[in-house]
Amino acid sequence: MCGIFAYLNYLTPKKRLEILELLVNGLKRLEYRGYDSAGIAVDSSDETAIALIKQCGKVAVLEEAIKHVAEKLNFDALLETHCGIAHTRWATHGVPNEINSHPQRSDEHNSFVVVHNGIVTNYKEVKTFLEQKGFRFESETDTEIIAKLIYHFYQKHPNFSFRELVENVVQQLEGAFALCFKSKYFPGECVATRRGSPLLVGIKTKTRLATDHVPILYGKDEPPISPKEHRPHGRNEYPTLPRTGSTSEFEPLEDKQVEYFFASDASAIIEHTNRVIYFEDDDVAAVRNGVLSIHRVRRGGDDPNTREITTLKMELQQIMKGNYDYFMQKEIFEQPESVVNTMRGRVNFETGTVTLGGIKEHIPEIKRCRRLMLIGCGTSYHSAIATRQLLEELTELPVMVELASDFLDRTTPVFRDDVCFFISQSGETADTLMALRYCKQRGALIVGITNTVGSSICRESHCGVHINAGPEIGVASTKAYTSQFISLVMFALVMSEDRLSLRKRREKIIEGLRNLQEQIRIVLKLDQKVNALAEELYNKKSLLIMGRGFNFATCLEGALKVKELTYMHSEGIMAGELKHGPLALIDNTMPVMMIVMRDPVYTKCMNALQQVKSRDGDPILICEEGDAETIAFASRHLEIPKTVDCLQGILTVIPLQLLSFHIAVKRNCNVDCPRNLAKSVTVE
Ligand code: UD2
Ligand code: GLU
Ligand code: MG
Repeated sequence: MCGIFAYLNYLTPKKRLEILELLVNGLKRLEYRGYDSAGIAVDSSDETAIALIKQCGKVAVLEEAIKHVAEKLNFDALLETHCGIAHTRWATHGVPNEINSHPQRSDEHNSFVVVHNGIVTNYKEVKTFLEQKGFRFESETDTEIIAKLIYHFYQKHPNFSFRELVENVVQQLEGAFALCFKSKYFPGECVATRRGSPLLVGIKTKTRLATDHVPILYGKDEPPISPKEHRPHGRNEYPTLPRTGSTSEFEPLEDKQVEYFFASDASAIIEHTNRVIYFEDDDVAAVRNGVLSIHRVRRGGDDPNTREITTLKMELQQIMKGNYDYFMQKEIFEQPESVVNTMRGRVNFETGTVTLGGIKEHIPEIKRCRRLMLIGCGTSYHSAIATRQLLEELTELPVMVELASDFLDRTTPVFRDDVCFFISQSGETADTLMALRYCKQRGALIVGITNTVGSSICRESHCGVHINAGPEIGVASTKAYTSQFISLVMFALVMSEDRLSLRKRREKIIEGLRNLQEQIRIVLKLDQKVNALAEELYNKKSLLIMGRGFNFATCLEGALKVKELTYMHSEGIMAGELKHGPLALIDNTMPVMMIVMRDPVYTKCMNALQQVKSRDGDPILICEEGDAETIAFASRHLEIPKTVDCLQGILTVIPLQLLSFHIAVKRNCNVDCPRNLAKSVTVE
């Protein structure tokens, strides 16, 4: 989920030190993506091996570590052709530490090394297979199986090219990945591929390339240079191989000097070259003898013959944020992918089953508990409110939802047969952590719901679920909320697995989860419409957001987003409470939004709507797609696709995330770093 950077110089002599600096620099450019450890692989000076340098923590720490191997590595050696790979890791499998950092390796001689972004979901099966073949694993990562599997194939097919080996490996992988490989058996070569995670290559030549396209080779097609002549005899010995003369041949340039930069995004490349190719899923890109070719195992009906080299015109700042101006905006738009990552390897849509590896063993104990307690702060607290009703329904247990600070103030009674959930994006939230320790002391089972592997909450909990939303950089949480929401829904599903009476309900929810990605995409298309509403609202003093039932949490979370981003007053109001006070606020000047979905509380929501209207209120509605009858009651509305009632809150919160974002921009607020707030609140 984080950063890959690889650099290959062909017939372009560089000092080893220069190469290391270039790699470290590439990683620095990717730092904004968020990560917890970093590592690098280059050829070592003894000519037969690969040197690995890995560190937990910042790239600067890695840079220091590199300085310390100066003697061993012979920094001044001139390398005419060389491939180096580098990585920043956001741990999903195994805590952030040196061994788990990438590059991961095939064996203690570093025969094959690989960097990986993403999650391999079937790694356990592959690992078992490889263990039977005698491989011994050293890390806790899913990635290590990739390095070992390619070595296994190499031993089985010593005549395969590097690219063929990688093709064989990726056919065995399930999940999401971008990968870059390096091998001591294929010096000066690099193979890269992706499925689901981003990857591109920058190409730098002295003179302009002869072509704007790189041919795509399908099936057993061979690259322009005969693969039979691969494997140079000695190191640094790169015989000029005969050309095949095929018309699809890619000419790097006249004198053949070329440099390639593989990276997760263009921010790491733009300072070197603006000529890039964005890889598509299942492209396998190989550089051999300085020639880049792209392979695909199968050819589909309208697959193209070539991949275009595009010219980047963007500024660095712009590239880092992709097509977005702010990280928060990027993260809102990442939600179609992040929700899938949360479910990856956990929800099996074919069999309709859900497995949460992190709490599986504790389920019998949890089922015997007296009550569930969900504890968090801010947005994490809202994710608990959002899922409470479903948890009550599917577990039939009492569910308490608590703000960590208040819970401690009250010295709430907690017992050995309680199960306490602690929800925190960073896993470091001080109030939540204190509440965790309080409950642990009293003998309750402690379950963490965190986005950060190796965080304090993760370590101090008995078990838990990593939400795998990927790093969140904007201070105001968006994608972490929807992923926390889904994690708790998955937990409810696991708890009700053997309940026959709930089968239909569970099937509906799983079907809903399957469609979420597509439906989030549809909601995100409301962006311009939401922007227009922001134009109307941005200079107002206050915004009330009303709803009830499954959508009440959306009101609270929406109001929190508005507050923290725009410094405007906003309140999430339980529509059932209107008569008990908030109705007094309503007149024709008070901005109001109301969520009215066709769920069990529809009639009650309509009553609230009537009450607001009869006080001259003119609410903006968030309602169901095509619900003309409801829409008729309002002058402005946003239509949201319908899903199962208990998942609807995931879709209704997104327009409010967008709204708070657009209002913040219009009010000239610092979107990614609101005043007085910090990403991870590690003080009480
Ligand atoms: C886990 C493992 C993975 C692999 C996979 C097999 C990690 C980070 N993930 O992914 O290595 O074994 O299962 O299918 O190593 N945990 C806490 N507190 C928290 C969150 C998690 O204690 O707040 C524990 C959890 O009980 C488990 C481990 O951390 O022991 C990993 O949790 P996960 O949610 O990543 O589990 P899973 O199955 O998705
Ligand atoms: N799943 C891999 C790991 O935990 C890769 C994580 C990443 O994308 O940085 O090591
Ligand atoms: Mg733990």
